[in-house]
Amino acid sequence: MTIMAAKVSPDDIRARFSSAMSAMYRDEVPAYGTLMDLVARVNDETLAAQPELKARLDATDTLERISEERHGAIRLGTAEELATMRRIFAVMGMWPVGYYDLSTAGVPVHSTAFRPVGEGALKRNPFRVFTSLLRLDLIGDEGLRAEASAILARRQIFTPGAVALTEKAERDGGLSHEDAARFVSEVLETFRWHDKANVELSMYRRLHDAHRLIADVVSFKGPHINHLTPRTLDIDKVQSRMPAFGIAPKAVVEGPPTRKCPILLRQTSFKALEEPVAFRDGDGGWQAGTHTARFGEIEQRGVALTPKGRALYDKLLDDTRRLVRPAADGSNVDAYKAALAGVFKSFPDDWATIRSRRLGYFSYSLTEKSVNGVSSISDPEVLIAEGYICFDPIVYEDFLPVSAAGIFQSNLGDGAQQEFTASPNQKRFEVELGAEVLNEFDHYAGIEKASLEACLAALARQPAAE
Ligand code: OOG
Ligand code: NI
Repeated sequence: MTIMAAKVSPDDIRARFSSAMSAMYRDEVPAYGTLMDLVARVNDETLAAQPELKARLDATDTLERISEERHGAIRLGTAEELATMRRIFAVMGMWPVGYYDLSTAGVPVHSTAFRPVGEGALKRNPFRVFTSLLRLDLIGDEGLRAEASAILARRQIFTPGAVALTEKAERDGGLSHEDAARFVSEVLETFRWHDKANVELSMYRRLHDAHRLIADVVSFKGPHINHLTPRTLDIDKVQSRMPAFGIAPKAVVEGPPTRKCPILLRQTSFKALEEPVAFRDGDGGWQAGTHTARFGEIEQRGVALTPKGRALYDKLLDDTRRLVRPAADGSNVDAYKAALAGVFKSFPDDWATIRSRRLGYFSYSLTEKSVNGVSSISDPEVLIAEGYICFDPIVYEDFLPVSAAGIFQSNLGDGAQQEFTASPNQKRFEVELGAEVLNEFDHYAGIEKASLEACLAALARQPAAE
């Protein structure tokens, strides 16, 4: 066999990238390192207290990587930046999944999540990047809009090396070990914090007054990673222990309440820090100021919901918020939690009902009982009821717009609530991205269907039982 220049798998490049990003961010934001320590400690405690959970995770997950980052987020300024970012993420096996319109929630962006797709890739390294594109079209002040576009048009957020290596990977169908290492360090530069702004303080203030998020995107040389998010096995515990570790949590945990059968995604963060930034002073010098953008977050995931389950979730969340709107200062946390728990009582909390009412997606597998085959292949429901086929929840790997908006809001400063007219524009986003986003519901439905068909096919091949 001839030895070709071996290519590194995209999954390995992503794993290296996420670990390099983690090291950089811990170094840049020490409070994030503290959060990571707290998460690791609570995960250890949870595993020690629940041996059956430990055994299950050991069988299905990589236990030693349980406390590692699951996602991060960036905010881009132009369509060109988004299109190039897509090509860079593709080299790492990350594909755009889902479209999120955040204008409805008062944030002038629309977004997708670049993530690994498929069980093997997710298991190897689940890191994803929630990627938002600024929508200057939602800003009323035309003059400011034009100035912001001109500033964005002048910046180059990618190093020449990152672009060249992306082109090389596209041409050659991957990267060698040496190139992959260079690629990771070149791409990391795009995510780095810059404590010197691109603009004068007066311009920063005008952008900031239009919307804090616009200032965050337009004022800087690049789209600094604004948070990373490890996985926790007990989000309520981490939330309650943050203050003792010297970090201030946002007021409430976003998403569904604490449940026996977790659904979708729960997340919370510590509030963004006010950091020193030097602004241009117009005379070639610098002027001191600050900017608040970077934070740390944690997440806990549950079953992916079908459109029907999601509609129920959305309705119940809506009903809750009509009862109690969580205040940013945390003054009504208990009332909000009680309302959330009460309203969500109408969402079934056992797997069998969640499945039989088609609220969630499940993956099917054969049980021990099926090794001798079945006497006749009948309705899958009968095979399940008779114990030949079992089902496990499929984990939700995506995001939630209302939760994302809550995370944005609490990190843009609590007075930043602003109204925009809802104007989802997935078509335009996809044109700017240069690709279509994968529909997450179709994706989960496909996994479910394939798993059931594989069971039925395997049973059909087996000799019939007596
Ligand atoms: C992204 C917020 C969304 C999440 O976990 O829902 C997000 C941002 O603040 O840029 O990361
Ligand atoms: Ni996040």
